[in-house]
Formats: sequence, structure tokens, C-alpha cells
Amino acid sequence: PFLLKLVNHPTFLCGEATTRLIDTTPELFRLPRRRDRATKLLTFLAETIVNGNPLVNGRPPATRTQPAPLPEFPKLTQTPRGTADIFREEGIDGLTRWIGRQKGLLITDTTMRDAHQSLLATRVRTHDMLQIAPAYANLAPQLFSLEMWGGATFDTSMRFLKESPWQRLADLRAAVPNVLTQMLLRASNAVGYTNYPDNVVRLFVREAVQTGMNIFRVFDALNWEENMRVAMDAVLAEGGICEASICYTGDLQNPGRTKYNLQYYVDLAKKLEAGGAHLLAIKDMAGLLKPKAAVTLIRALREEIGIPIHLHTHDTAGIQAATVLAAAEEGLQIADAALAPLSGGTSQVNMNTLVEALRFTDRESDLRSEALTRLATYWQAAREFYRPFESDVLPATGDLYEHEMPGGQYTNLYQQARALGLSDQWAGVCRAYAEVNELFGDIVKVTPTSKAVGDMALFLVANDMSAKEVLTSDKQLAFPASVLDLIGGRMGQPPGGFPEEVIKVILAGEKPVVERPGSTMPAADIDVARNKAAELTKEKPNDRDAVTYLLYPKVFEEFAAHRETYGDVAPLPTPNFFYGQQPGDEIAVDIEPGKRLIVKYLAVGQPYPNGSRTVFFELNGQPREVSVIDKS
Ligand code: 3PY
Ligand code: ZN
Repeated sequence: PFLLKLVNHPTFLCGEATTRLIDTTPELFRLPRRRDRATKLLTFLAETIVNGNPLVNGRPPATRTQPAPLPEFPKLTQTPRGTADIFREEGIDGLTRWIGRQKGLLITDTTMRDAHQSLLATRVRTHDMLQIAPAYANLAPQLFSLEMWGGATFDTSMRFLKESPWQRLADLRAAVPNVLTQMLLRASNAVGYTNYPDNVVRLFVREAVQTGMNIFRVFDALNWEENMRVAMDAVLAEGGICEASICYTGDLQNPGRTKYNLQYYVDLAKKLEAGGAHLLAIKDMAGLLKPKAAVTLIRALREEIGIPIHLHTHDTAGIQAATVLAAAEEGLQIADAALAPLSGGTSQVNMNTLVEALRFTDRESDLRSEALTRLATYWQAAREFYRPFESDVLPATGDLYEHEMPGGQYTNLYQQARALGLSDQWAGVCRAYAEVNELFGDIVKVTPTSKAVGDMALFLVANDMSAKEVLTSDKQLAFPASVLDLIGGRMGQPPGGFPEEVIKVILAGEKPVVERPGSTMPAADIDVARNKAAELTKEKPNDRDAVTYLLYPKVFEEFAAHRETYGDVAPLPTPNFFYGQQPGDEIAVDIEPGKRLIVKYLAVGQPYPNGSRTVFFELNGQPREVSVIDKS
């Protein structure tokens, strides 16, 4: 109460605590900052109560306001030993030997990354991951790894959720110390949509390792091994686990699709192994790998390479569990899956039932079904927070194998088409997507090349053109920027290059880049970025902020400004982050370990002539008011 009185003392409220006061009472030193943080958080809540959160405004409401119930688990003095302990103690060689000794199929949980990226527009907040994280450590230490970072999560967490991706990694690392962390790294595109200078990629990897990342799944969106080198070398140099990917496209079962044949994949896998990869990922981002093709592929790869294989697929077709099981029969070591409530559709296959499908076979997993059910029960409830981001269910038809759209893009492109008034022409958009792929020479489609193909498909449908007409039309066409980047070589080179006539028409005479884009890009000035980022955050200059700024200058700037106004909003429970509070609601917000704010929302006053309204709270039992502008 004494401290609270001081917090509410007018001197502090005005932020005018004198140096002398701080000098004479050092225990007060932290107070202005703490009060400051509380005020900022109240301001965010008040804003959200009065004006709503733009993220959810106009979207279907969430169906849950109460916390998602957490499973009970025995309080152990030590977290059970897991893969992270093996890696920490025995290094990569020990880990690889351990993988070799496992009889059962090892499983990576993608719930905290690809699953919500695919199903919930990547909107799941750190808060909801941290709630369940200790249960993972205790109930599912048999998991091979926890994919919880990378892909779109880096951008989305800052851009939309206004929370630090780095803090997410650090906090999850601490909460699940025993299981390997895993991320998706888009090689030279890092966690962005464009090629970055080599020194940015290197700095990013270094910071990620230092913050707690273990496994880097590195892929290139055109399977261009040369473009993966910088990222792979950085992972190796920094002591991370390098999981190099072959992106699967085409159809090994279809004798008519010869560009991406078995030899192509085996050659690529061998190159990646020779390049130092510790693990090989088969990245089937569109869920195209049919069960029989998986047998062919895994059998060949198991014969031709020595490193463990990790299969990633999306269940868009609804039959990918069969693929995982078929691959397991062939000796696949590791598979990706998601907990039941965030599985299926464009996400990964259902981990809970996969584990049971393996039961009483020689590939039986060590994961306990009863424990997985308890984790799933949590996610079932937590998903209800995110109803605003649910997309229409869009089951795949047989034309999935024609258009080959990645899981993450499928629903997204549908939304884009709908926004353009083209939802009734969805089948046409899918067909155009397939035609564009043909036009571009049959390429791997995954972020960011998939975006270019999708943009071009929408462009064609909107202009009522066929892909062939692009080559014959005498109209001056304004192609989407992503298409100019792709065909201009700025995303790299596909096997065999892009067709000459396509380059000629789309680039209209401009010369494409044919060498590795990073080889000619000037190095980023890290010192300048460090200072610029520090100017924005008002924190000490540091490499983490510098690299974040270099990857996403505008997003970082907006994120820093949000921080400045509202403080760190990540500790807010999700219903309150999206919807504020109802009068009389009391919530506990842990702004740091051991520092809990109890916030009770009382009422909001009528608007003043200047448009502002006063929002009345109790903060830790003391009355507090915040004034915000009513924008309605
Ligand atoms: C990403 O790059 O985010 C992906 O998930 C690609 O499949
Ligand atoms: Zn994926």
C-alpha cells in the first residue's frame, strides 16, 4: 500500500520524480518505470474498450472470454530429459546417434507455428503459447522438437500482435528447456519475402541461436541450393542444427511430370548433405506427396544419404496421414504433426491420432496419448479466442495436384480473390494458378515464389486473360511487382531457368539477374541500423533490434511506436487484447515474473466536446483514470 500510494502520488503521475528523491530513496528507483508501464497498459485497454482493436473490428467475434483451462501435471523437481538435453550434453553427433537408435517415429509439434499460420492467419499470441508451455515440458518431453518460430510468425507477431518475436523465442525456450526448438528459415529471404544481404542473414541466424533456437529448417523457394549456402553456413558456424530442405513439388507417381523426378530429389539431397546439413527435410508445403510416392522417395533417400530425414506435409488433401505412415514404414525418422484441434485441412496431420495409428507397430512413438489429449484439450479451448481469424473451410479437390498451392497460401489466396469479388471464380483462379506455373516453366511454389504465382493468377482472372495470352497480347500489361521480382531473378533461379519468351515479355527488355542475388547486393550497414533501431526504441543499441529493423524497417518502426505508447501488450490475456474489458471485469496481468497488476475496469464517461472520454479503472485497488479519444 505504501508503494501504491507513492505510485499514485501526483509527483509520480506527472512523471516528475526528482533525482534527489530517487537518490534518497533508492527503492523508489524502479517505481516511475513500473508506474509508467502500468499507465501504458491501461491506455491500451482504455483505447481497446472505447475504439476496439482494429485487428478484430468487423470480424466474427471470439467465442471464448474465459481463460483456456490448463492441464494439471505432477510438479517435478527437474524437467524430464528431452532432445534439447541430449543436444546440449552430447552435441550434434550425440543427437544424430540418438536419432539413429530410436525405433519409434519421432514427432515435431507444429502447433505453435505452421498450424496456426495455416489455419488462423498466424495470429496465435505468445501469451497462449506460454500458458501451455510448461505442460509441454512435463507431459510431452518425448517430442523431437517444437516448431514455434520462423515462417510468417516473425513478421506477424510485430505487425499485428504488437509483440516481440524474440521475446516469444526466449520465453518459450525458458519454459520448455528440454525439447529442441525449431524454426523455418527462408534461406536468403530469412523470415521475410525478399532476398536480404548476406550479412543480414548471418546476423539473424546468430541472434536466433543466441536467443535459444536449435533447429533451422532452411529452404529455398526455388530449390536453388546455391541460394541456401549462406543461411546453412551461418547455422553451422553458430552451432545450430542445420536441417536443409528439399521442397517437394510435381508428382513422382505421374509419369507425365518428369521435371521433378526421383533423380532430381536424390541429387539435391546429396548436395545438401555434402553441404553440411545435419538433417534433411522433405518440405511438402502443398501436401502433394502421395503415399506411394513417399515410399519411393523415402526408400531412395534412405539408400542414398546418411543423415536423418524429417517429413513435413500439409493435410490439405485429407490423406496425408497415409503418407506419413507409409514414410514411417520406410524408415522415416521424424515427422511433423499438429495437436488435434489445430490439425487437418491446410495444417499438419493430427498428432493425437497419428500416435495411436502407430501404436502396437514397430514404429510406435514414445509420446503418451493421454498426455497429448490434455495438451489438445487446451488448444481446443484456446482456438476459440481466434475465431475472428478462422477462414472458410476449403477442402481440396483433385485439382490440388494441378495447382499445387501451398497450405499456407490456399485459404489466403481465396480471401484475396473474395476481396476482389472473384470468389465465385475460385475454380478459375486455381486453374489460372496452374497455368501460370506452366508459363513460368513449372517452378517450386512456396513463400515467396508462391505469392508471385498467386498474384499473377489473380491478375489474369481479373483481366479475363489466359496465361498463353500473356505471350501474345500486344497490350501494355502492368504485371504485379512480385512477378517482376520472380522473373527478374531477384528470388533466385529455378532448375533450368525461366523460359526465354516469358523473360522477354514480362521484363520488357530489362535484363534479369542470373547470379545469386545476395552476391551482388551491398552489405547492410549494421552500425547504422543499430543506431536507427535504438533511436526508435529508445533502448541501448543492440544487434537484435538492428537485424529486426533491417528485415522489416517499417513494421519495426510501427512496433516501436506502439511500444512507446502502450508498453508491452504481450502479457495481456488474449480476450482482453482483442476486446478490452467489460465493466466490473478484473484481470491479472503479469508484466514480468513476480510483478502482477490487477486491473479492474469500472466505467467509461461520456465524450467531452473535444471527443475524449475518461475510462475509469482500479489498478491494484487504487482508482485510476485514462483519457482517450473516441474515434467512433
Ligand atoms: C513459410 O515460408 O512461412 C512457409 O510455411 C512455407 O511453407
Ligand atoms: Zn508448412
